[in-house]
Amino acid sequence: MKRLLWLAVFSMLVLTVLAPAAWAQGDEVTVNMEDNFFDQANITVAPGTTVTWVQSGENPHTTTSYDGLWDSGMIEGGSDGTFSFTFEEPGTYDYYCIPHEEMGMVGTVTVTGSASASASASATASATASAAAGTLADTGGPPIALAAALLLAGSGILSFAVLRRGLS
Ligand SMILES: [Cu+2]
Repeated sequence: MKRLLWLAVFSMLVLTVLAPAAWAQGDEVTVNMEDNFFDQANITVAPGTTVTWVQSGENPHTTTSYDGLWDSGMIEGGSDGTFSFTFEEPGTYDYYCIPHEEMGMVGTVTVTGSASASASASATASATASAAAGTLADTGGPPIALAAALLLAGSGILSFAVLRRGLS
C-alpha cells in the first residue's frame, strides 16, 4: 500500500509542476487608483489577464490607454468604482489618468510574449498525466506530454517491481 501512496504522491507532484502554467491563463490583477498615482503603476502579466482598476482615492480618476484601447471615463472619488480590461496580446501598454497625467499619474501594463503556447502544452501534459499514462500511442502530442507520461508510467512500473519483490 505504501508504494501506491508514493505513486499517488508522485502523480500529484507532476500535476503540481505542470498545472500552474495553464492556470496562469485568465489571471486577474488589481491596480489601485490612489491620489494621485496608480498602485502598482508598472505591472507585468501573462496574456489573457484581466486587469481591474479600483478607485481607492478621494479625487476623480480615469484609466485611459494612450493607444485608445480603453478609457474608463471619470470614476468619482470615494465611489469604489472599478474598470476592467483583458489583455490578450503580448506588448507594452501605456496609460494615464486624464486629470492627473501632468502629476505623473501614469502606468504601464506589460504583457509577456508567447505564454499561451507553453500554457496549452502544459495543459495537454497534465491532462495526459492524469489519464494514467495509458495512451502512449499518441505520438503526435508535444514532447512535454510524452515526457510526463513516460515519467508516470516509469514510476508505476518501478513501484510494481518493488511491490513484487516485497511479496516474494
Ligand atoms: Cu487621477
